[in-house]
Amino acid sequence: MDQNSNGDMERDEDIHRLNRRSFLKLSGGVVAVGALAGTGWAVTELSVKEGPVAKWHKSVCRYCGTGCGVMLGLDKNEKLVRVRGDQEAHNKGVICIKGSLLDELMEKKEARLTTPKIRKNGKLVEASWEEAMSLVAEKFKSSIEENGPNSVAYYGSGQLYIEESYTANKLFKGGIGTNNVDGNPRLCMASAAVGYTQTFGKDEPAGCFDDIDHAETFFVIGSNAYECHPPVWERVMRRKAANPKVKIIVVDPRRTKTAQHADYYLPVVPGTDMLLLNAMAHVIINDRLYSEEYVNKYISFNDGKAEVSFEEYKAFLEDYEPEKVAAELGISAQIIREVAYYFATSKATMSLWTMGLNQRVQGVFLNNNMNSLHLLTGQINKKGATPMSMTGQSNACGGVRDTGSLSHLLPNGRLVAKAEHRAEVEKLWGIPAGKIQEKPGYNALSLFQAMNDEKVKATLVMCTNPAQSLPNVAHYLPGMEKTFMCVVDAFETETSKYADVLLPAALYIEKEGTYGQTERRYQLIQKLREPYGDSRSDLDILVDLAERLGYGDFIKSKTSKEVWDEYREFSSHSKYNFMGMTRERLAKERGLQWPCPTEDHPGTARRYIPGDPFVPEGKEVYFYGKPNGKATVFMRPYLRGNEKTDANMPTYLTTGRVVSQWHTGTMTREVAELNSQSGPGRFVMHPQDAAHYQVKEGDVIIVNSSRGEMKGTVSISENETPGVVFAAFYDPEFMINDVVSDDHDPISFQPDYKVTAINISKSLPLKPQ
Ligand SMILES: Nc1nc2c(c(=O)[nH]1)N[C@H]1C(S)=C(S)[C@@H](COP(=O)(O)OP(=O)(O)OC[C@H]3O[C@@H](n4cnc5c(=O)[nH]c(N)nc54)[C@H](O)[C@@H]3O)O[C@H]1N2
Ligand SMILES: Nc1nc2c(c(=O)[nH]1)N[C@H]1C(S)=C(S)[C@@H](COP(=O)(O)OP(=O)(O)OC[C@H]3O[C@@H](n4cnc5c(=O)[nH]c(N)nc54)[C@H](O)[C@@H]3O)O[C@H]1N2
Ligand code: SF4
Ligand SMILES: [Mo]
Repeated sequence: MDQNSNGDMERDEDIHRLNRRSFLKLSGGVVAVGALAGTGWAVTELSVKEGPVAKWHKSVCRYCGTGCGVMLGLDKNEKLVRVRGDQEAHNKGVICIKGSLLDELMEKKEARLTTPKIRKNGKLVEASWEEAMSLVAEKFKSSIEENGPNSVAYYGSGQLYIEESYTANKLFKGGIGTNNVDGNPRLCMASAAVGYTQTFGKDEPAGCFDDIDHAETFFVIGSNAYECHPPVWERVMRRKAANPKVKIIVVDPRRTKTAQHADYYLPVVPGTDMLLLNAMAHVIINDRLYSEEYVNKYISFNDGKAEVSFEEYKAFLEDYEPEKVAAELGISAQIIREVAYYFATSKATMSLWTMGLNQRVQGVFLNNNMNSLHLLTGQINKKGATPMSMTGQSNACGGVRDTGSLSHLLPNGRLVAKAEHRAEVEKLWGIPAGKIQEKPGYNALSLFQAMNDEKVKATLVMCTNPAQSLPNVAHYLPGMEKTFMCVVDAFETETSKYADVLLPAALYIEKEGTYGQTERRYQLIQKLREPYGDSRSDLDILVDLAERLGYGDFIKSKTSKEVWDEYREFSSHSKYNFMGMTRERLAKERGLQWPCPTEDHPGTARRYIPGDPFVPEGKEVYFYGKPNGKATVFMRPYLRGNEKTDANMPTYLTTGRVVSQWHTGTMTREVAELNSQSGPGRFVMHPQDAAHYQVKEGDVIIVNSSRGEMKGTVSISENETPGVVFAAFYDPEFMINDVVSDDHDPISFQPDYKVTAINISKSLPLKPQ
């Protein structure tokens, strides 16, 4: 069967012959310290730089939601000269190429912003902190006085420290009194957060990375973990090498490097996965592959409005018999049945997913369905069995989902819309009842639309680059131009071009703070050196702004440690309780997973089972987020989005990432070794599409979508699927988001970056050839 791949063995031989650079290229950039399990993926020390390390410091990589522990070697001048994986951390010494080059990010200084800048006569000119901050405060104040608190906004990031996001959220929602607090996690995690909350009554994964070592079937859907979470993928491969029974199923329209290691590779038609997940549920129910224990004891069924019976759920699935959906989905009924069988009957099944499911017009429903498959089959609440939505950014979970720094949330799983949640938060923050508004604020897309409409007049943009990362981006630029925008970044970006005030941010180890990664693990990053130039930490900037706006007493915690202790106490009034994670413990230990209510508590690897402090004595499984203790399996129909190919728009565009670049590239383009690997942005297509459009490698094409038009260069690859063109978004000279649709999920408001219908025409050469 050609969906099977045996790429592993070839790789094993290859890797022994590789030098560092080509190894990193081939392996997705996994770097490990010390000999690991002999899979060929792990190698001995590869770091090339042998600088004189005066002292090693335990830290955490700043980039992605794997949250790898790293050891940072600083020389006697506080220069970061070596980076290696921390063997005592959860990633067991394995890091990827981006992590291994953190030293170059920190040492590449030419491009760093060093002083505040203010726009004068259309140009950004250097200014003092006093001048810049008083201008920001004045603009915010006058906007609030003239147009009310909802005329200002904060747009933040899953890469800020927990203490920073918590402070921004508190200042805006509890101080200024606006729920206009949102950020890039809306583009990334919103569907997963809503999906978990609807199913379990609580956000965040129940399982942990350690489950990889116990799983027998991996169901990987809409995730290119090989490039985006390389140490996670390395661990999956090690698990497979150690246990021949392990089956890897990968569902992705593109034959990614992840898909190349699958036992079952399912190249679904973009945008159709709901059909697959409902068809798998159909097989599981009709072939009696479900867990009677779960169906009888731990699940209730719901049609989205009210509880329904198991029989009604079964009847709903009739339309999703594999034979009925196969053609539209692009996968044979036989394969659907085999995959459902492996999912249900393995000793332990672990699902891993990311943007291929979240960034979709049905993102929430897809997340619901992933959770449902695990509940129906009882593939949950035991070692190796868990539905794991991997988080993208280093701190989207801890910093934004847990602190409630989105426009509809309040800290620790509370909702703006719920009166009792608002009242609890008002009490904990010591503000008058009714201070927090009852309506959610603007979300990412509606915020930038409100700037277009000049309803929002002053915005603080921190640690994110929306002028490159928003979908249908050109549509949102006029608002950034027209309204007052203060941008805080370490580098110049596409967004800083629209800034009225640009503030230089301290980067990574130039400040102290906490990150919370995918598996609820909070880890401390200590400050190891002074901020570069005149830059300041985002926390210092927020505290300064709070004082200037008259909230100096309310934002009473002024240092990272003070905020941590305030928030730790705050959390003790919730099921996110991490009161036991003192700064001292975090400085010593390799991260702790919440709940962790007391200083002698070891943290909670798996939730909803004994060991979780909130599971009552004597209960084997208890979904305490739900009033009846049962998780919900929803009937979720497949609905096709607007972005569907037709005669005018015959090809799909899907967008995402490559291993060596981080998002909009501001940081990774500064690291020569990373930048040289990816080259400039390109449209990557299958040879059949190239033949169809009569284009060849290097040709410039014009791509049209319902949103816009752009030019770019073609690259041809056998790994792409005919009919699906791929593009990454790291290159501002290749502004792919000009054509990406801003259609979004109607519940989570997360945009669908994955499915845009396009047409391609060849660009005529500028000069006759
Ligand atoms: N190297 C690197 N690593 C990163 C990042 C980075 O910028 N660079 N960013 C981090 C962040 S914030 C995030 S959110 C994660 C993202 O991590 P991933 O989600 O793994 O990465 P993406 O490339 O966005 O998309 C994942 C896959 O979804 C597939 N896909 C597209 N359409 C569909 C569909 O209809 N169905 C299915 N099943 N799959 C589909 C794509 O082909 C792609 O392989 O990565 C994190 N890690
Ligand atoms: N086409 C397409 N577009 C996408 C996606 C996609 O799959 N396809 N994915 C979406 C997703 S999942 C995400 S998460 C977003 C990411 O989109 P963005 O958040 O816009 O991208 P980043 O490049 O991560 O931007 C982070 C910025 O913070 C700066 N920075 C770094 N450290 C600090 C700091 O400590 N303080 C401050 N103030 N600044 C700092 C960096 O220099 C950088 O400019 O992109 C989204 N856009
Ligand atoms: S996988 Fe993510 S956290 Fe780990 S080293 Fe790479 S970028 Fe850093
Ligand atoms: Mo993301």
